[in-house]
Amino acid sequence: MSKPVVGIIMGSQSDLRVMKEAAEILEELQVSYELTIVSAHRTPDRMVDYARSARSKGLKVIIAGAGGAAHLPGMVASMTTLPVIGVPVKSSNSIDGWDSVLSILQMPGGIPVATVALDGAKNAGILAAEMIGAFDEKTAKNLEKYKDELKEKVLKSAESVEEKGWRGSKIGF
Ligand code: RP5
Repeated sequence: MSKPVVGIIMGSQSDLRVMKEAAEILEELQVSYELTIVSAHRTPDRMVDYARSARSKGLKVIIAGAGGAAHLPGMVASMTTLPVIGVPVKSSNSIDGWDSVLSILQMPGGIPVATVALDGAKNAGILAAEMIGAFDEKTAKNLEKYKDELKEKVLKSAESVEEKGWRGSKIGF
């Protein structure tokens, strides 16, 4: 794959079970990415280095996932002019996920983090691709195809439910 344009980072290896969904959809949409672990609390210097060098090494968007006292996305956003998409992770140290959501969502004025749903790494990947696709025709085309396929799936399941009734149709979307 070509030089990464999306950087996926997460606070811990335990976030990977969720964050891999961002990587999977970026692969499907043929958007180049890099993925690593950067902890705001356990490796603060690494976080500063990552955020400060992200633009100069060619990244266009950062996806940052963390759970509990989830400071990584906001801190990274404070040190770069790249857009940062935050993924609140329902981690083992999280109280129901609300702490993760609110720590990422409720940023002070001036430092936005585009926050997706709890464990919403797939949507973070799609949103990153859409940002890339705003300037890149090939990515926009891949997104168009992806959305057409989603539409087809819904129409097929609607047809199946209408034809066979809810008992007979396969539930799977
Ligand atoms: C956060 O604490 C990480 O992003 C992770 O979601 C959570 C738990 O980390 P581990 O204790 O599993 O390493 O900083």
